[in-house]
Amino acid sequence: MKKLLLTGFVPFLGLPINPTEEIVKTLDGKVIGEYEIVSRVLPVEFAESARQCLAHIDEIKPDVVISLGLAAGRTKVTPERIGINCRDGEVDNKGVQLQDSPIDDNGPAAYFSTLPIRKMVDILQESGYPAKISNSAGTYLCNNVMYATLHKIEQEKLNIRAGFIHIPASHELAVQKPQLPSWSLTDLQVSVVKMIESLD
Ligand code: PCA
Repeated sequence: MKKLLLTGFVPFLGLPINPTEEIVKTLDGKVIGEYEIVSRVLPVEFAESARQCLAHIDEIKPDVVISLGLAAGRTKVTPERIGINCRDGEVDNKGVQLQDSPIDDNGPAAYFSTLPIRKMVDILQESGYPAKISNSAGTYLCNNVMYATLHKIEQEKLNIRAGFIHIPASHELAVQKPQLPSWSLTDLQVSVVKMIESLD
């Protein structure tokens, strides 16, 4: 059986919950298509998130890595096209704030996702779930994990497909932050399952 490392994040920036944490915990140990799901929850910390994700790859030796992050304010499920070599923006959960900071001083400017992002978007839309390819994962922890994962795979010539998918807020989050567009947790989870099913 092939293995799929599925990562989510803990809550951040004062938000009370992160639906990605709940989704990855629910799917942990399940078999979807040809893949056994192995889930891990990452901290929202510049010093730790990528380091832990790379350690999980070494431990689990997955065939595919899908990392999920919350993009509060987005209305659609958005597989990311690209991770860039930059950290910038809001403070992390440890109070660290970075500006214009490369993830790897010697790394390339960017990596493209190696997930079938067009197929994923098409399958979701055909099933009635709003989805769109995103051309920016931002410069916060999600981009950091995406870039670091693809950089490791490239440097170590690993036979692993990997990428990042941002999802909208859940209704449970919107109850507490009413300005946020939101989906039911069930729909978010089903959309993640459908994207996993789209893998060969
Ligand atoms: N979303 C943030 C970090 C953690 C998360 O779920 C991001 O988009 O960078």
